[in-house]
Amino acid sequence: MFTLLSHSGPGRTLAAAALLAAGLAGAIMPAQAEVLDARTTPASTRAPVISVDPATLPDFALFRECEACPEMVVMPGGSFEMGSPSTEKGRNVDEGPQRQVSVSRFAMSRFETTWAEWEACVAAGRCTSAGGDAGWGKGRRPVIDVDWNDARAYAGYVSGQTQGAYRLPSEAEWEYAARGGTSTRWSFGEAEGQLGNHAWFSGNSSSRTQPVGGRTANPWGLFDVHGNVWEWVEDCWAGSYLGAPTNGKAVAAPDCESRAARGGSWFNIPQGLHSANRYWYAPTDRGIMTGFRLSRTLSDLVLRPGTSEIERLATRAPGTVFRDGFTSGSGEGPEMVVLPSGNFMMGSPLDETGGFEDEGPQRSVRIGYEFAVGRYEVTWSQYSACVSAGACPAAEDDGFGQGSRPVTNVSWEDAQAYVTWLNQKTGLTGRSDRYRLLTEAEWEYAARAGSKARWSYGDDESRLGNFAWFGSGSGWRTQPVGGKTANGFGLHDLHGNAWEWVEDCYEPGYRGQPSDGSAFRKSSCSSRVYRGGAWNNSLQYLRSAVRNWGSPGFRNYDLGLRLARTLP
Ligand SMILES: [Ca+2]
Ligand SMILES: [Ca+2]
Repeated sequence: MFTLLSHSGPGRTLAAAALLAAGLAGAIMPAQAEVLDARTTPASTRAPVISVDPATLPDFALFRECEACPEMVVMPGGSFEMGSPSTEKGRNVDEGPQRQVSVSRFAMSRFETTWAEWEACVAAGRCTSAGGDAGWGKGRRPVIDVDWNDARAYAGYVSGQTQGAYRLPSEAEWEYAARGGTSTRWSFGEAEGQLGNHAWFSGNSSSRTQPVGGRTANPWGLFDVHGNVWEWVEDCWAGSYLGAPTNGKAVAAPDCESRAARGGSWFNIPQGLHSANRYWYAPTDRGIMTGFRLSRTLSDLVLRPGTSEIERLATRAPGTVFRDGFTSGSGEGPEMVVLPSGNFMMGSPLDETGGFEDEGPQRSVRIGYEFAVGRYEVTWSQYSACVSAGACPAAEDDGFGQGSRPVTNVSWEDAQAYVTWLNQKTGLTGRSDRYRLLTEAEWEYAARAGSKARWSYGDDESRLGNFAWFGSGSGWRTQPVGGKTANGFGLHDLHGNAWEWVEDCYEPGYRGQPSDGSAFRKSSCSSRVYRGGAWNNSLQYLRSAVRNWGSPGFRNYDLGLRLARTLP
């Protein structure tokens, strides 16, 4: 369940929160939104201006977030072979080595950015280029005579209009979207004779740009990916894919001297328009063959604390997944999921099967704020970076293996050391919205995800193995995080795998403890709480209400941690 809301009005936030409360976010379309499928909608039909969360739209949905905003098409997440095989006709050497690339779900402009769209940005004072139209006319022709910096300025303008994360596509996103699931020379196949039906190129363009959308769309509803104008992408140019990212991200390089452009133009012969073809210009180059289109991030915000415009756009919308970048520019924190505020009954009722006395008295707790929770337990890879930096004590893995398994054999004090280090790396030290451990109330709220049953999904013991590593099903060891089904909040492994330290001091009952989500503290605390059960437990110990405790220095082979982060 991924949700990326804009901040444009409380009504939108409330609508999505209500959906989430009903367990429907991400599963249905709000009734008031008209949804067009880009693959079947003629170019002459304008997408509706939507008033709902774009992240809840289905794949290939067509949306527009303001009157002057570009029409966007939701691209499914997936993977593809980027580049061309050495056998492809007309191939250039810079189209290889061909490799598998994964691309997260995102949205792509249906058309190249038009003059009309560009001029709205100029009128708003956000775009300053005095680029000319070569006497061909403006309106729905693609904007030309814009350099790479101009294109990015336009993306910033649209982001500001919508509070959405608009940007240039990465080169991988561009080719993935342009191919639209095909691996042929063009997105319509191999037949060069058909190119004129799908693209403006030297053979049919009358030696100029043509209004966007005048030819047939590609399989995913995008127009003019082949031809009309070259399209700037985010990447720094490299003449080979050796070492290029395989996660759909752009190639970044300091002091980048050339930026990539894709798709060919009105000027090019057919070979220049094939899906894998690439070109490059200096970022300050302008020309009558070059324009751009935009991407929009839907679910994967990367926050750069205190530094970037994107942080301002960060959202409190429940379901949003984000990662904080390290201030060094290299590395990022664990994936975090925004949880909604809400009330819940903490603890177990007296008649719960397998319940323990310290899980009561059951009481109503109000979490009156949104906050972010680690999507997974903190892993060995993540913790080891802290160890390498000399900021965390080394831990033993008991021969279970490390990598994406949850770190174990860390004490409550070690967990605090990790939190301190992560706050330093992300620039959050001393801020009220820094990382921390969950409070015990937050942990149970996160684990239940709205459920009153013994486990987050219900009371059926036979289904627990779908959601949790425990007992013999675990192979008697920790397992890589995220291998089991997430709970209703999109969080994994709260039940089982490793126990998770929380902030609170342990008392054998909830009498006199806070009911506002804050931690129970004592001036001198000899036992801290940990929650959720582990790989070596029977199912009784994986219940949402179960509590366990140990001294702050206690380490064990089934005990790790999960993070929380207060929101700005
Ligand atoms: Ca194009
Ligand atoms: Ca766990």
